[in-house]
Amino acid sequence: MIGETNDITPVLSHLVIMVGETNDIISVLSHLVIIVGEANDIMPVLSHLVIMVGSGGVGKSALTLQFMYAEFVEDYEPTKADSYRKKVILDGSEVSIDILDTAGQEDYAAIRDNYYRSGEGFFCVFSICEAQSFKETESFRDQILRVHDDESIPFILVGNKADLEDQRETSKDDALAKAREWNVPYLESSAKTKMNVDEAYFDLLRQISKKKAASAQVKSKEKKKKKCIIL
Ligand SMILES: Nc1nc2c(ncn2[C@@H]2O[C@H](COP(=O)(O)OP(=O)(O)OP(=O)(O)O)[C@@H](O)[C@H]2O)c(=O)[nH]1
Ligand SMILES: [Mg+2]
Repeated sequence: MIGETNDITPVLSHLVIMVGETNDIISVLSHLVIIVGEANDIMPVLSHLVIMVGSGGVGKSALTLQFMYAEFVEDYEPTKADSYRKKVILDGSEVSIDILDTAGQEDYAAIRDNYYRSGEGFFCVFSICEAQSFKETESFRDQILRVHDDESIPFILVGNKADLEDQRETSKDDALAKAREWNVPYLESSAKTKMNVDEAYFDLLRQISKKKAASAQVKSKEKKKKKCIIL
């Protein structure tokens, strides 16, 4: 009966009776998980926070807007910081993606570190038509690792503006070599044609999701260990 109702009130009142009847807090808690899982209204949606990083003008905002709204913005308006939220289906489950689109221009660099702290995954963009922007990916990665001190932090290297092949300044091999050195995936994208835009975001979401699952497992093992010590 509880599983069929979307109304939280009777679920909670039933729980109070459970505590009185069994005195077994573990069984009550496991019951609560099942009940919450069945009541669609209160099922929490996992949220992953992605930060866009890279030099000014490489296409961070254009990629974000293409992913969010499936449109390409031709005009260049330097970003200070913009945030977006979208619900997507990731491998059969609904997750929410929060995207923080940061400023590539130096004028705003001072506020960058603060944003990095909250990031769960980093979408690092350079333009394949601007060698300098590829070089600068090094300092973005350094900054991120300084803040997070974790080389396995979810991260993707993206060579954008792949539609401008005739203006290419960074070879695919050089970019791949860098990605291998960092042990991260590399994709070439075009915010203009939408090539590899969704693929890049989904790759990063998968990395974040895996990382969270792994750390949840570690935490639950630690909890079990602690329980054994108490016993
Ligand atoms: N041809 C082409 N142009 C692109 C692509 N991505 C972005 N642009 C253009 O490049 C310019 C800069 O793009 P933005 O997305 O604003 O760059 P940004 O990285 O957000 O720049 P900042 O906000 O200053 O850090 C704009 O005029 C875009 O239209 C792409 O894949 N192909
Ligand atoms: Mg921008």
